[in-house]
Amino acid sequence: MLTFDLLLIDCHAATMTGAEPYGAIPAAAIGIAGGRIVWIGAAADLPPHRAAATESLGGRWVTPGLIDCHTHLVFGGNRAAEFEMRLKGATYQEIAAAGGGILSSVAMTRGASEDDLVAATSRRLRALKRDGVTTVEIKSGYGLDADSETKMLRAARRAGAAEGVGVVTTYLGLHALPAAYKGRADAYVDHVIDTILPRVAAEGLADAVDAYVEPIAFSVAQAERFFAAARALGLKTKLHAEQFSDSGGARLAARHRALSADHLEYVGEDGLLALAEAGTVAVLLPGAFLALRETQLPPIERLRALGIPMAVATDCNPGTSPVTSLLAALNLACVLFRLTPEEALAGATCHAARALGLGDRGTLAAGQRADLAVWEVERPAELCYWLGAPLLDRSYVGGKPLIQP
Ligand code: DI6
Ligand code: FE
Repeated sequence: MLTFDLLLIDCHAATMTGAEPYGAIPAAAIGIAGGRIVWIGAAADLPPHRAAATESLGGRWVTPGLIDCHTHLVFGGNRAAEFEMRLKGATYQEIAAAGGGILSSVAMTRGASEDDLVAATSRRLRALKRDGVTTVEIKSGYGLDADSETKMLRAARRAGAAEGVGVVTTYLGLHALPAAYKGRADAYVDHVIDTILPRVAAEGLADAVDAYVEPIAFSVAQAERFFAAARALGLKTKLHAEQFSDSGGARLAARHRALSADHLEYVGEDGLLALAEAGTVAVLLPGAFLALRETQLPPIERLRALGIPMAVATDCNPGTSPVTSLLAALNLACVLFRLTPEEALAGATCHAARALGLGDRGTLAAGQRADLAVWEVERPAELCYWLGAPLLDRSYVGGKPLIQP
């Protein structure tokens, strides 16, 4: 006899695992105990059981709780003034070279208290929660000194705890060169490796590290040194790679068996082959593509042909992707990148979990954490079809209600 804390009935499940499209189980039931899914299948096959509580989901669809696997949710202020400059013709790279861009967010983030950052991040987390998000990756990278980077990472964890969502933190150590190190990038990399990274690791504030490899940011050689130091401390790696140019980032990510390589608009064939061989997830960020009016598409056909898992994320950040809706990112991934709705949904569930190294979520299966989103849709493709519709009915984290109907 199975015992459930909660039994969900009268629903259809998009499990995102198995051979059927979306891993669909029509007329499903889901039994939850101890915060995990302990039984899922066709309701007609439900074995003898006792349930402390039963909820009818009114024929709605259930998916895994969505996972936003690439965000910069913690930042002070915003960059609407640069948005206006770009609309008048200035490029992102020109603004960055003139000392704006990331460095203007650094100034505003350094000037914000930890409590201010928690409040601003919580507000953005609430927006993501309304899209069925139950786990979010949050990067630092707008502090660029030990106190400010650790402040950001603590704020990320506190906001996640306050909002009841799973938060995975990433120390984005090589994001931009602080003004005080102008012309001395290698000295900054030394400072990151010798001082900031050991402190982040000692305080247990990060699950992974990230770097921004581009001509306007850091080189492959600099990121290579940072990754080696981070891995020696037991941290996983992720990389902003080939967003504006084919700089060798994908091959670097593959050499370090990185969890993910993100952006990839300009990745070349050698980079693609390296990612495939390493099993690194390609994280697609169509919000940044849209906001920058980029025209070079990531090589979706090649990613597909090589079987490289594709995740989709908001990249929510104040400069290049002011996007606080993961469902909007799924729509953009379909409309701009021509992902199928099933690929896009996999990109915010099973492949997003893999991009974070999380084996306990991202699918609906016995043994998985009971992170679920319940949707007011007739078919799963609607999750990608609408743009801005309030589709979420309710959600659960670890079997407990997160958003209530
Ligand atoms: N992620 C980043 O970190 C950079 N671009 C991106 O997609 C820069 C973000 C920023 O301009 O603040
Ligand atoms: Fe980013």
